[in-house]
Amino acid sequence: LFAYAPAPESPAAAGEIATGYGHFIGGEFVDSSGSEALKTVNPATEQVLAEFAQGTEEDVDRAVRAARRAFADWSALPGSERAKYLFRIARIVQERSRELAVLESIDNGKPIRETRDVDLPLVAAHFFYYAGWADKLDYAGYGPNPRPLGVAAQVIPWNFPLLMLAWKIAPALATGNTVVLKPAETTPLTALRFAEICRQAGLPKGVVNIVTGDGRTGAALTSHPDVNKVAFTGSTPVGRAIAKQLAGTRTKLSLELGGKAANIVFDDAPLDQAVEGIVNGIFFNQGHVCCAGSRLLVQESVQDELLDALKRRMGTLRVGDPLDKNTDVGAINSAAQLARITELAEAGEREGAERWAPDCELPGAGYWFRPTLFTGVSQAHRIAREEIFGPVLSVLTFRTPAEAVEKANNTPYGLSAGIWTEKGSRILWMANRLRAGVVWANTFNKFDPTSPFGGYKESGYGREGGRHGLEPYLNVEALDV
Ligand code: TXE
Repeated sequence: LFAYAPAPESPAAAGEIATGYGHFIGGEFVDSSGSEALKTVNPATEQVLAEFAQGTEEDVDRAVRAARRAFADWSALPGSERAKYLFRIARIVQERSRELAVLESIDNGKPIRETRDVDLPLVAAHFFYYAGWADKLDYAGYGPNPRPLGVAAQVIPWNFPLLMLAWKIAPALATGNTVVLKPAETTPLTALRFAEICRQAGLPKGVVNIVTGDGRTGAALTSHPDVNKVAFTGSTPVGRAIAKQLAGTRTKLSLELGGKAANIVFDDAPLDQAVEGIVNGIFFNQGHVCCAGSRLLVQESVQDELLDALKRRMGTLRVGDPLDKNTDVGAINSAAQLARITELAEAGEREGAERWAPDCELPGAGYWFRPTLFTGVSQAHRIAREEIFGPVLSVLTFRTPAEAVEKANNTPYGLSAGIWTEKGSRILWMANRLRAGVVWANTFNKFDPTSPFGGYKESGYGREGGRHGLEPYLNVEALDV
């Protein structure tokens, strides 16, 4: 069932999807030890794209052993040699970016304009960036020597499947670790295509292993006794469960969990720009973004003007076929996620907030949700407190900067925040008081591989990106003579 079809070198196979996938272990595509298969569907059509293996404990163990075997040689390579592989992977991602963008869009539902212009360039940029770090970690003489941890278990979500893979794999490899990664069960296809890229780049066998499956496979991986490091991006409850599981072990853990970011607009802000930032903040990637600006905090004096402009702009958003280059908002990733968004939006209405959405026709099949605005939201409402992870914006108001800070921080999360104002001093004043790992000023959802990303409070701990993104994968040894 899981015979692996396309060979990476074959141009005919470039755009094809195999009907059944196994895992990628020790440099080979292999069958699962079990017989359970999962299906991944195109969320814009509900058509089945492919079947893939539900990884068993035995599969996970096999992958961890392959990663362990590969670790000795990989970690002993000079950084400059490891860098060559990462540069090669980055180049191949660029060369195959069209194919990867299409695959990502049909498996995830996100607009091709975003996969093409945001996801894929950032994936390549992460590999280029961390390739550049690999040899900077080598010391010619004595000194505090950074050492890799060993085998890294990495579990990623479905909202940026290939980009989350890059965030996880690039720093792990640059620092000399080997990897077993599990993609999300609704979006396994680009990770499996990435396995081909590892082969194409000649990456030594076992340095990267991909095991597919749902949360059961994830739990088998994160609790495997022979992994040295767990990196998880996903929901807060699962993150908490993993932290509990690992308490009392020596496994290092980094968690990137949910968010409920405030996008704060002051009355002196250029409102047209702010509207673009609000729209990008919450409707980019259908709002399936952990740092999405899902709470709009607007200064009372400009509320009416801003909301009028925002509604006009929302009326121009094109919702529909992810493969249409003009689409702004694509499909919701899964039926389960659509149900979660729907339930929270209904709770918003029940609790007394006012719901508004532009009139737009939605395709018949597939999972869709209109870009939606809630006004009259109070801080106690569920839509102001819980992560919706969909195209739903909750509007609250404030009068003073101090009130804006207090409301922005009134959340269990602390991943990101946005400030819109012409006053530089106010940006600094606010940034110092906002409990958020990333603060954007007069911009939003700006990602860069050089910049550390991660949260406070329920949003997790550890940073990804930049120099700080190396730390979760390193120990430091001192040598005195
Ligand atoms: O997440 P899960 P779901 C939030 C968002 C969303 C909600 C639910 O609010 O609505 O979570 O999404 C794997 N041990 N975020 O259910 O279950 C799972 O297979 C180890 C925010 O999809 O956390 C998948 O690969 N792994 C977030 C990954 O965890 C387990 C992104 C994420 O799935 C596991 C995603 C277990 N026990 C959702 N159970 C963000 N921070 O961006 C599941 N998994």
